[in-house]
Amino acid sequence: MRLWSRREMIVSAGGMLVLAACGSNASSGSGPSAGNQLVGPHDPAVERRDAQRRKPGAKTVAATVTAAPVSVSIGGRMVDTWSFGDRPSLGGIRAQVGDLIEAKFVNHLPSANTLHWHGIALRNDMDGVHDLTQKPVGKNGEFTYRFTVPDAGTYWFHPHMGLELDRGLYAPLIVEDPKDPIASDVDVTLMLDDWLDGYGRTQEQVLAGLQDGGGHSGHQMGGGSMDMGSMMGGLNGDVTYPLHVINGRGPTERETFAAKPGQRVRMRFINAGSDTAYRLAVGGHRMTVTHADGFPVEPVDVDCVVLGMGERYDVIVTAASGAFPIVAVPEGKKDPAGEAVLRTSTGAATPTTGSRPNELKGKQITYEDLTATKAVRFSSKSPDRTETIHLTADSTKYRHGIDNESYPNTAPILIRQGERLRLRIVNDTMMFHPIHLHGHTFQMVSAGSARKDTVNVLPMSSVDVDIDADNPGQWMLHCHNTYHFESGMATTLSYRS
Ligand SMILES: [Cu+2]
Repeated sequence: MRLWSRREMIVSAGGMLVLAACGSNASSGSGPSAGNQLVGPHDPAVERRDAQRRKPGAKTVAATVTAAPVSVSIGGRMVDTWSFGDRPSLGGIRAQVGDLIEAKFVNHLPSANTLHWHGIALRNDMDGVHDLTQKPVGKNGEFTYRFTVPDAGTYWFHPHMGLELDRGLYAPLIVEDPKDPIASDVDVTLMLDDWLDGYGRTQEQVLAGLQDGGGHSGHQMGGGSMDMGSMMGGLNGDVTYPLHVINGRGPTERETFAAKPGQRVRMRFINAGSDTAYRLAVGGHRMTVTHADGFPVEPVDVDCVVLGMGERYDVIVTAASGAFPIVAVPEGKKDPAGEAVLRTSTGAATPTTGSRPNELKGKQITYEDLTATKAVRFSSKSPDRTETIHLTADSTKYRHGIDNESYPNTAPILIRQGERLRLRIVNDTMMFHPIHLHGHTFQMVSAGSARKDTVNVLPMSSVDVDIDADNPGQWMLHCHNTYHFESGMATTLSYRS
Protein backbone atom coordinates (compact mmCIF):
# COMPACT_ATOMS: atom_id res chain seq x y z
CA MET A 1 0.00 0.00 0.00
CA ARG A 2 1.35 3.39 -0.89
CA LEU A 3 0.27 5.89 1.69
CA TRP A 4 2.52 8.89 1.52
CA SER A 5 3.44 11.20 -1.23
CA ARG A 6 6.85 12.77 -1.32
CA ARG A 7 5.36 16.08 -0.22
CA GLU A 8 5.08 14.50 3.20
CA MET A 9 8.67 13.32 3.34
CA ILE A 10 11.26 15.67 4.66
CA VAL A 11 14.94 15.50 5.28
CA SER A 12 15.67 16.56 8.84
CA ALA A 13 18.59 18.78 9.78
CA GLY A 14 20.61 15.68 10.61
CA GLY A 15 20.13 14.38 7.09
CA MET A 16 17.79 11.59 8.22
CA LEU A 17 14.71 11.01 6.17
CA VAL A 18 11.45 10.98 8.01
CA LEU A 19 7.81 10.89 7.11
CA ALA A 20 6.49 14.24 8.17
CA ALA A 21 2.94 12.98 8.05
CA CYS A 22 3.66 10.71 10.95
CA GLY A 23 5.20 13.37 13.11
CA SER A 24 8.22 11.27 13.88
CA ASN A 25 11.63 12.73 14.50
CA ALA A 26 14.99 11.88 13.11
CA SER A 27 15.83 8.89 15.27
CA SER A 28 15.71 5.66 13.41
CA GLY A 29 15.36 1.97 13.89
CA SER A 30 13.56 1.63 17.18
CA GLY A 31 11.49 3.50 19.68
CA PRO A 32 7.83 4.21 19.89
CA SER A 33 7.52 5.48 16.33
CA ALA A 34 9.47 2.63 14.72
CA GLY A 35 7.80 1.57 11.52
CA ASN A 36 7.14 5.08 10.41
CA GLN A 37 10.66 6.15 9.63
CA LEU A 38 12.51 5.87 6.40
CA VAL A 39 15.96 4.33 6.34
CA GLY A 40 18.11 7.21 5.16
CA PRO A 41 21.53 6.96 3.49
CA HIS A 42 23.35 7.44 6.82
CA ASP A 43 21.20 5.02 8.80
CA PRO A 44 23.17 2.38 10.75
CA ALA A 45 21.29 -0.28 8.74
CA VAL A 46 23.22 0.85 5.65
CA GLU A 47 26.55 0.35 7.39
CA ARG A 48 25.43 -3.01 8.84
CA ARG A 49 24.49 -4.28 5.40
CA ASP A 50 27.68 -2.99 3.84
CA ALA A 51 29.82 -4.74 6.47
CA GLN A 52 28.45 -8.05 5.14
CA ARG A 53 29.85 -7.23 1.69
CA ARG A 54 33.35 -6.34 2.83
CA LYS A 55 35.81 -9.21 2.80
CA PRO A 56 39.01 -9.17 4.84
CA GLY A 57 42.02 -8.48 2.65
CA ALA A 58 39.95 -6.99 -0.15
CA LYS A 59 41.99 -5.07 -2.67
CA THR A 60 41.47 -1.30 -3.02
CA VAL A 61 41.11 0.05 -6.55
CA ALA A 62 41.91 3.76 -6.47
CA ALA A 63 40.77 5.98 -9.31
CA THR A 64 40.27 9.65 -10.03
CA VAL A 65 37.24 10.55 -12.11
CA THR A 66 37.47 14.11 -13.37
CA ALA A 67 34.46 15.64 -15.09
CA ALA A 68 35.60 18.47 -17.33
CA PRO A 69 34.84 20.31 -20.55
CA VAL A 70 36.74 18.83 -23.51
CA SER A 71 37.11 19.60 -27.20
CA VAL A 72 37.21 16.47 -29.31
CA SER A 73 36.57 15.46 -32.91
CA ILE A 74 33.28 13.57 -33.12
CA GLY A 75 31.78 12.78 -36.49
CA GLY A 76 34.59 14.69 -38.20
CA ARG A 77 33.83 17.95 -36.42
CA MET A 78 35.50 19.48 -33.37
CA VAL A 79 32.86 19.67 -30.68
CA ASP A 80 32.81 21.02 -27.15
CA THR A 81 31.37 18.58 -24.68
CA TRP A 82 31.69 17.37 -21.10
CA SER A 83 33.43 14.10 -20.41
CA PHE A 84 35.39 12.04 -17.87
CA GLY A 85 38.23 11.44 -20.32
CA ASP A 86 39.64 12.88 -23.53
CA ARG A 87 36.68 11.31 -25.28
CA PRO A 88 33.29 10.09 -24.03
CA SER A 89 33.48 6.48 -22.74
CA LEU A 90 37.15 6.87 -21.71
CA GLY A 91 38.18 7.16 -18.06
CA GLY A 92 36.43 3.96 -16.97
CA ILE A 93 37.27 1.69 -14.03
CA ARG A 94 38.15 -2.02 -13.98
CA ALA A 95 38.05 -4.01 -10.75
CA GLN A 96 37.56 -7.55 -9.51
CA VAL A 97 34.58 -8.82 -7.62
CA GLY A 98 34.85 -8.00 -3.91
CA ASP A 99 37.28 -5.09 -4.44
CA LEU A 100 36.82 -1.80 -2.62
CA ILE A 101 36.56 1.03 -5.13
CA GLU A 102 37.87 4.37 -4.00
CA ALA A 103 36.96 6.84 -6.72
CA LYS A 104 37.80 10.47 -6.18
CA PHE A 105 35.34 12.54 -8.16
CA VAL A 106 36.69 15.94 -9.18
CA ASN A 107 34.16 18.32 -10.66
CA HIS A 108 35.66 20.77 -13.13
CA LEU A 109 32.29 21.49 -14.72
CA PRO A 110 30.57 24.83 -14.32
CA SER A 111 27.62 23.14 -12.58
CA ALA A 112 27.19 20.93 -9.53
CA ASN A 113 27.26 17.18 -10.10
CA THR A 114 27.34 13.66 -8.65
CA LEU A 115 28.34 10.21 -9.90
CA HIS A 116 25.88 7.34 -10.03
CA TRP A 117 27.20 3.77 -10.31
CA HIS A 118 24.60 2.15 -12.52
CA GLY A 119 23.70 -1.43 -11.57
CA ILE A 120 25.96 -1.79 -8.53
CA ALA A 121 24.43 -3.07 -5.28
CA LEU A 122 26.40 -0.56 -3.25
CA ARG A 123 25.86 1.21 0.04
CA ASN A 124 23.13 3.81 -0.24
CA ASP A 125 25.25 6.82 0.72
CA MET A 126 27.53 6.15 -2.30
CA ASP A 127 24.73 5.90 -4.89
CA GLY A 128 25.26 9.43 -6.14
CA VAL A 129 21.75 10.85 -6.30
CA HIS A 130 21.78 14.53 -5.44
CA ASP A 131 19.57 15.58 -2.56
CA LEU A 132 18.53 11.97 -1.93
CA THR A 133 21.80 10.27 -0.97
CA GLN A 134 24.25 13.17 -0.98
CA LYS A 135 24.69 16.89 -1.57
CA PRO A 136 25.77 17.72 -5.12
CA VAL A 137 29.46 18.40 -5.62
CA GLY A 138 29.95 22.03 -6.63
CA LYS A 139 32.28 23.52 -9.20
CA ASN A 140 35.89 22.54 -8.41
CA GLY A 141 34.63 20.41 -5.54
CA GLU A 142 35.59 16.82 -4.76
CA PHE A 143 33.88 13.79 -3.30
CA THR A 144 35.37 10.34 -2.79
CA TYR A 145 33.07 7.41 -3.46
CA ARG A 146 34.06 4.32 -1.44
CA PHE A 147 32.15 1.11 -2.02
CA THR A 148 32.58 -2.63 -2.39
CA VAL A 149 31.59 -4.20 -5.71
CA PRO A 150 29.81 -7.39 -4.66
CA ASP A 151 28.90 -8.74 -8.11
CA ALA A 152 30.95 -9.23 -11.26
CA GLY A 153 29.61 -7.76 -14.48
CA THR A 154 29.33 -4.91 -16.94
CA TYR A 155 28.30 -1.66 -15.27
CA TRP A 156 28.84 2.04 -15.93
CA PHE A 157 28.75 5.40 -14.27
CA HIS A 158 27.21 8.70 -15.16
CA PRO A 159 25.92 11.89 -13.53
CA HIS A 160 22.44 12.03 -12.10
CA MET A 161 21.79 15.74 -12.63
CA GLY A 162 19.35 17.16 -15.12
CA LEU A 163 20.15 16.72 -18.79
CA GLU A 164 23.85 16.08 -18.34
CA LEU A 165 23.66 12.43 -19.32
CA ASP A 166 22.90 13.59 -22.88
CA ARG A 167 26.40 15.04 -23.01
CA GLY A 168 29.54 12.89 -22.98
CA LEU A 169 29.58 12.09 -19.27
CA TYR A 170 29.72 8.29 -19.16
CA ALA A 171 32.31 5.53 -18.79
CA PRO A 172 32.31 1.78 -18.07
CA LEU A 173 32.77 0.11 -14.69
CA ILE A 174 33.81 -3.47 -15.43
CA VAL A 175 33.90 -5.92 -12.53
CA GLU A 176 35.77 -9.09 -13.41
CA ASP A 177 35.33 -12.49 -11.82
CA PRO A 178 38.63 -14.44 -11.74
CA LYS A 179 36.53 -17.63 -11.70
CA ASP A 180 34.30 -16.57 -14.62
CA PRO A 181 33.26 -19.75 -16.46
CA ILE A 182 32.87 -17.75 -19.70
CA ALA A 183 36.35 -17.91 -21.20
CA SER A 184 37.35 -15.30 -23.75
CA ASP A 185 40.53 -14.33 -25.58
CA VAL A 186 39.65 -10.71 -26.18
CA ASP A 187 37.45 -8.51 -23.97
CA VAL A 188 36.08 -5.25 -25.37
CA THR A 189 33.47 -2.71 -24.29
CA LEU A 190 31.21 -0.80 -26.67
CA MET A 191 29.28 2.17 -25.30
CA LEU A 192 26.45 3.34 -27.55
CA ASP A 193 25.20 6.92 -27.42
CA ASP A 194 22.96 9.35 -29.25
CA TRP A 195 24.98 12.50 -29.87
CA LEU A 196 23.96 16.20 -29.74
CA ASP A 197 26.90 18.37 -28.63
CA GLY A 198 28.40 20.56 -31.34
CA TYR A 199 25.63 19.90 -33.85
CA GLY A 200 23.41 22.92 -33.35
CA ARG A 201 21.05 22.11 -30.49
CA THR A 202 21.66 22.02 -26.77
CA GLN A 203 19.96 19.54 -24.46
CA GLU A 204 17.94 22.41 -22.98
CA GLN A 205 16.73 23.44 -26.45
CA VAL A 206 15.74 19.87 -27.19
CA LEU A 207 13.73 19.68 -23.97
CA ALA A 208 12.13 23.07 -24.62
CA GLY A 209 11.17 21.90 -28.10
CA LEU A 210 9.59 18.77 -26.64
CA GLN A 211 7.65 20.86 -24.13
CA ASP A 212 6.38 23.05 -26.97
CA GLY A 213 5.31 19.91 -28.78
CA GLY A 214 6.75 21.43 -31.92
CA GLY A 215 9.35 20.48 -34.47
CA HIS A 216 10.32 16.89 -34.62
CA SER A 217 9.36 16.20 -31.07
CA GLY A 218 6.31 15.62 -28.99
CA HIS A 219 4.28 12.49 -28.60
CA GLN A 220 1.07 13.78 -30.06
CA MET A 221 2.14 16.11 -32.77
CA GLY A 222 3.30 13.62 -35.31
CA GLY A 223 6.84 13.79 -34.00
CA GLY A 224 8.88 10.83 -32.87
CA SER A 225 8.87 7.99 -35.29
CA MET A 226 6.08 5.48 -35.56
CA ASP A 227 7.26 2.04 -36.49
CA MET A 228 4.84 -0.61 -35.37
CA GLY A 229 7.11 -3.36 -36.68
CA SER A 230 10.00 -2.52 -34.43
CA MET A 231 10.73 -4.16 -31.12
CA MET A 232 9.67 -1.15 -29.09
CA GLY A 233 6.22 -1.45 -30.63
CA GLY A 234 5.20 2.14 -31.24
CA LEU A 235 6.85 5.49 -30.74
CA ASN A 236 10.54 4.82 -30.54
CA GLY A 237 11.91 8.08 -29.29
CA ASP A 238 11.22 11.77 -29.07
CA VAL A 239 14.48 13.19 -30.36
CA THR A 240 16.16 13.04 -33.75
CA TYR A 241 19.95 12.93 -33.41
CA PRO A 242 22.49 14.04 -36.01
CA LEU A 243 24.87 11.29 -34.98
CA HIS A 244 25.11 8.03 -33.05
CA VAL A 245 28.47 7.08 -31.62
CA ILE A 246 30.22 3.95 -30.36
CA ASN A 247 32.91 4.74 -27.76
CA GLY A 248 32.58 8.42 -28.64
CA ARG A 249 33.31 7.93 -32.35
CA GLY A 250 31.07 8.60 -35.33
CA PRO A 251 30.81 6.24 -38.33
CA THR A 252 33.64 7.93 -40.29
CA GLU A 253 36.12 7.60 -37.40
CA ARG A 254 34.91 4.27 -36.09
CA GLU A 255 36.97 2.16 -33.75
CA THR A 256 38.52 -1.11 -34.97
CA PHE A 257 38.68 -4.05 -32.57
CA ALA A 258 41.46 -6.49 -33.39
CA ALA A 259 41.31 -10.24 -32.84
CA LYS A 260 42.63 -13.41 -34.47
CA PRO A 261 40.40 -15.76 -36.44
CA GLY A 262 38.85 -18.35 -34.14
CA GLN A 263 39.31 -16.30 -30.98
CA ARG A 264 36.42 -15.86 -28.59
CA VAL A 265 35.70 -12.15 -28.36
CA ARG A 266 33.68 -10.96 -25.39
CA MET A 267 31.77 -7.82 -26.32
CA ARG A 268 30.20 -5.79 -23.55
CA PHE A 269 27.45 -3.59 -24.97
CA ILE A 270 26.25 -0.62 -22.89
CA ASN A 271 23.48 1.71 -24.04
CA ALA A 272 24.46 5.13 -22.66
CA GLY A 273 21.96 6.93 -24.89
CA SER A 274 19.32 9.35 -23.70
CA ASP A 275 16.43 8.69 -26.08
CA THR A 276 17.47 5.80 -28.32
CA ALA A 277 17.15 2.03 -28.21
CA TYR A 278 19.71 0.27 -30.42
CA ARG A 279 19.55 -2.86 -32.54
CA LEU A 280 23.08 -4.16 -32.70
CA ALA A 281 24.73 -6.84 -34.84
CA VAL A 282 28.19 -7.99 -35.90
CA GLY A 283 28.24 -8.70 -39.65
CA GLY A 284 28.98 -12.32 -40.55
CA HIS A 285 28.62 -13.55 -36.97
CA ARG A 286 26.07 -14.95 -34.61
CA MET A 287 26.53 -14.03 -30.99
CA THR A 288 26.03 -15.91 -27.76
CA VAL A 289 24.42 -13.78 -25.06
CA THR A 290 25.99 -14.65 -21.69
CA HIS A 291 25.01 -11.75 -19.41
CA ALA A 292 22.14 -9.28 -19.14
CA ASP A 293 22.76 -6.09 -17.12
CA GLY A 294 25.94 -7.68 -15.75
CA PHE A 295 24.34 -10.86 -14.39
CA PRO A 296 24.83 -14.27 -16.04
CA VAL A 297 22.11 -15.96 -18.09
CA GLU A 298 21.98 -19.40 -19.64
CA PRO A 299 23.84 -18.82 -22.95
CA VAL A 300 21.54 -18.14 -25.90
CA ASP A 301 22.52 -17.72 -29.57
CA VAL A 302 21.06 -14.80 -31.51
CA ASP A 303 21.83 -12.66 -34.57
CA CYS A 304 21.27 -9.30 -32.88
CA VAL A 305 20.42 -7.68 -29.57
CA VAL A 306 18.15 -4.72 -28.84
CA LEU A 307 19.09 -2.54 -25.88
CA GLY A 308 17.05 0.19 -24.23
CA MET A 309 18.81 3.07 -22.50
CA GLY A 310 20.75 1.84 -19.46
CA GLU A 311 20.63 -1.84 -20.52
CA ARG A 312 23.72 -3.98 -21.09
CA TYR A 313 24.39 -7.31 -22.77
CA ASP A 314 27.61 -9.30 -22.80
CA VAL A 315 28.01 -11.58 -25.80
CA ILE A 316 30.64 -13.98 -27.10
CA VAL A 317 31.51 -13.88 -30.79
CA THR A 318 33.80 -16.50 -32.32
CA ALA A 319 35.74 -14.39 -34.76
CA ALA A 320 35.76 -15.35 -38.45
CA SER A 321 38.56 -14.30 -40.79
CA GLY A 322 38.23 -10.85 -42.34
CA ALA A 323 36.92 -7.41 -41.40
CA PHE A 324 33.33 -7.07 -40.26
CA PRO A 325 30.97 -4.17 -39.52
CA ILE A 326 29.57 -3.74 -36.02
CA VAL A 327 26.39 -1.72 -36.49
CA ALA A 328 24.06 -0.19 -33.90
CA VAL A 329 20.89 0.97 -35.64
CA PRO A 330 18.71 3.43 -33.70
CA GLU A 331 15.55 1.38 -33.26
CA GLY A 332 12.66 2.95 -35.14
CA LYS A 333 14.57 6.11 -36.09
CA LYS A 334 15.91 7.21 -39.44
CA ASP A 335 19.15 8.65 -37.99
CA PRO A 336 22.50 7.28 -39.22
CA ALA A 337 23.71 4.24 -37.23
CA GLY A 338 26.60 3.92 -34.80
CA GLU A 339 29.44 1.86 -36.25
CA ALA A 340 32.66 0.02 -35.37
CA VAL A 341 34.73 -2.74 -37.00
CA LEU A 342 35.94 -6.18 -35.93
CA ARG A 343 39.13 -7.03 -37.84
CA THR A 344 40.94 -10.38 -37.73
CA SER A 345 42.92 -10.16 -40.95
CA THR A 346 45.10 -7.28 -42.13
CA GLY A 347 44.41 -7.91 -45.80
CA ALA A 348 40.62 -7.86 -45.73
CA ALA A 349 38.80 -4.86 -47.22
CA THR A 350 37.33 -2.46 -44.68
CA PRO A 351 33.52 -2.70 -44.52
CA THR A 352 31.68 0.15 -46.19
CA THR A 353 30.32 2.82 -43.87
CA GLY A 354 26.53 2.62 -43.82
CA SER A 355 26.40 -1.14 -44.42
CA ARG A 356 23.51 -3.01 -42.84
CA PRO A 357 24.41 -6.63 -42.04
CA ASN A 358 21.66 -9.23 -42.55
CA GLU A 359 22.02 -10.22 -38.92
CA LEU A 360 20.06 -7.07 -38.02
CA LYS A 361 16.99 -8.79 -39.47
CA GLY A 362 17.72 -12.16 -37.89
CA LYS A 363 16.86 -13.66 -34.53
CA GLN A 364 16.91 -10.96 -31.86
CA ILE A 365 17.15 -11.42 -28.13
CA THR A 366 13.90 -11.21 -26.16
CA TYR A 367 13.39 -11.27 -22.40
CA GLU A 368 11.62 -14.62 -22.80
CA ASP A 369 14.92 -16.07 -24.05
CA LEU A 370 16.78 -15.05 -20.90
CA THR A 371 17.06 -17.44 -17.95
CA ALA A 372 19.11 -16.50 -14.91
CA THR A 373 21.84 -19.05 -14.19
CA LYS A 374 21.40 -21.14 -11.08
CA ALA A 375 24.12 -19.16 -9.28
CA VAL A 376 22.13 -15.91 -9.40
CA ARG A 377 18.52 -17.11 -9.50
CA PHE A 378 16.27 -15.96 -6.66
CA SER A 379 15.17 -18.52 -4.09
CA SER A 380 11.81 -20.06 -4.87
CA LYS A 381 9.80 -18.29 -2.13
CA SER A 382 6.71 -16.47 -3.31
CA PRO A 383 6.43 -12.68 -3.02
CA ASP A 384 5.28 -11.22 0.28
CA ARG A 385 3.10 -8.72 -1.54
CA THR A 386 2.42 -7.17 -4.92
CA GLU A 387 2.28 -3.53 -5.90
CA THR A 388 1.35 -1.91 -9.17
CA ILE A 389 2.60 1.36 -10.58
CA HIS A 390 1.46 3.04 -13.78
CA LEU A 391 3.81 4.94 -16.08
CA THR A 392 1.90 8.01 -17.20
CA ALA A 393 2.38 11.00 -19.47
CA ASP A 394 0.62 14.24 -20.30
CA SER A 395 1.94 14.55 -23.80
CA THR A 396 0.49 17.99 -24.49
CA LYS A 397 2.76 19.43 -21.77
CA TYR A 398 5.52 16.81 -22.10
CA ARG A 399 5.09 15.90 -18.44
CA HIS A 400 5.91 12.37 -17.43
CA GLY A 401 5.15 10.61 -14.23
CA ILE A 402 4.15 7.65 -12.18
CA ASP A 403 0.50 7.30 -11.26
CA ASN A 404 -0.12 10.75 -12.77
CA GLU A 405 2.30 12.56 -10.48
CA SER A 406 5.71 13.88 -11.48
CA TYR A 407 8.79 13.55 -9.29
CA PRO A 408 9.28 14.80 -6.59
CA ASN A 409 5.53 14.57 -5.97
CA THR A 410 5.30 10.88 -6.80
CA ALA A 411 4.49 8.48 -3.96
CA PRO A 412 7.45 6.38 -2.80
CA ILE A 413 7.24 2.60 -2.97
CA LEU A 414 7.67 1.61 0.68
CA ILE A 415 9.46 -1.60 1.55
CA ARG A 416 11.00 -3.33 4.56
CA GLN A 417 14.33 -5.13 4.60
CA GLY A 418 13.81 -8.86 4.02
CA GLU A 419 10.61 -8.53 2.02
CA ARG A 420 10.14 -9.80 -1.49
CA LEU A 421 8.04 -7.35 -3.45
CA ARG A 422 6.47 -8.22 -6.77
CA LEU A 423 6.29 -4.97 -8.69
CA ARG A 424 3.96 -4.71 -11.64
CA ILE A 425 4.93 -1.83 -13.94
CA VAL A 426 2.10 -0.85 -16.28
CA ASN A 427 2.86 1.46 -19.20
CA ASP A 428 -0.18 3.65 -19.93
CA THR A 429 1.66 5.63 -22.62
CA MET A 430 2.49 5.22 -26.29
CA MET A 431 6.26 5.29 -25.67
CA PHE A 432 8.53 2.55 -24.36
CA HIS A 433 10.20 3.30 -21.03
CA PRO A 434 13.41 1.63 -19.81
CA ILE A 435 12.76 1.55 -16.06
CA HIS A 436 15.87 1.42 -13.89
CA LEU A 437 16.09 0.58 -10.19
CA HIS A 438 19.12 1.69 -8.20
CA GLY A 439 21.02 -0.54 -5.78
CA HIS A 440 19.24 -3.79 -6.70
CA THR A 441 19.11 -6.35 -9.49
CA PHE A 442 15.53 -7.56 -9.64
CA GLN A 443 14.39 -10.77 -11.30
CA MET A 444 12.12 -10.84 -14.31
CA VAL A 445 8.85 -12.68 -13.68
CA SER A 446 6.53 -12.01 -16.60
CA ALA A 447 9.08 -12.71 -19.36
CA GLY A 448 12.00 -15.05 -18.73
CA SER A 449 13.86 -14.95 -15.43
CA ALA A 450 16.94 -12.79 -16.02
CA ARG A 451 18.34 -10.70 -13.20
CA LYS A 452 18.24 -7.11 -14.44
CA ASP A 453 18.36 -3.54 -13.20
CA THR A 454 16.76 -1.94 -16.25
CA VAL A 455 13.71 -3.25 -18.09
CA ASN A 456 11.99 -1.93 -21.20
CA VAL A 457 8.27 -1.58 -20.61
CA LEU A 458 6.61 -1.43 -24.02
CA PRO A 459 3.71 0.90 -24.87
CA MET A 460 0.39 -0.15 -23.33
CA SER A 461 2.07 -3.23 -21.81
CA SER A 462 3.18 -4.34 -18.39
CA VAL A 463 6.13 -6.12 -16.80
CA ASP A 464 6.33 -7.96 -13.47
CA VAL A 465 9.58 -8.10 -11.55
CA ASP A 466 10.51 -9.45 -8.11
CA ILE A 467 12.61 -7.27 -5.83
CA ASP A 468 14.40 -8.81 -2.85
CA ALA A 469 14.75 -6.02 -0.30
CA ASP A 470 18.33 -6.67 0.75
CA ASN A 471 19.93 -3.24 0.48
CA PRO A 472 18.47 -0.69 2.89
CA GLY A 473 18.25 2.95 1.92
CA GLN A 474 16.49 5.31 -0.46
CA TRP A 475 16.75 4.23 -4.09
CA MET A 476 15.60 5.88 -7.29
CA LEU A 477 13.30 3.98 -9.64
CA HIS A 478 13.04 5.93 -12.87
CA CYS A 479 12.80 5.97 -16.61
CA HIS A 480 16.25 6.02 -18.21
CA ASN A 481 15.08 8.25 -21.03
CA THR A 482 16.88 11.44 -19.95
CA TYR A 483 14.02 13.67 -21.08
CA HIS A 484 11.30 11.54 -19.48
CA PHE A 485 13.29 11.41 -16.25
CA GLU A 486 13.88 15.15 -16.26
CA SER A 487 10.17 15.73 -16.83
CA GLY A 488 9.11 13.60 -13.88
CA MET A 489 9.02 9.84 -14.50
CA ALA A 490 10.67 8.80 -11.25
CA THR A 491 9.94 7.65 -7.73
CA THR A 492 11.89 5.93 -4.98
CA LEU A 493 12.04 2.47 -3.50
CA SER A 494 12.04 3.63 0.10
CA TYR A 495 13.07 1.31 2.91
CA ARG A 496 11.36 1.96 6.20
CA SER A 497 12.30 0.64 9.56
CU1 LIG B 1 10.38 6.94 -20.42
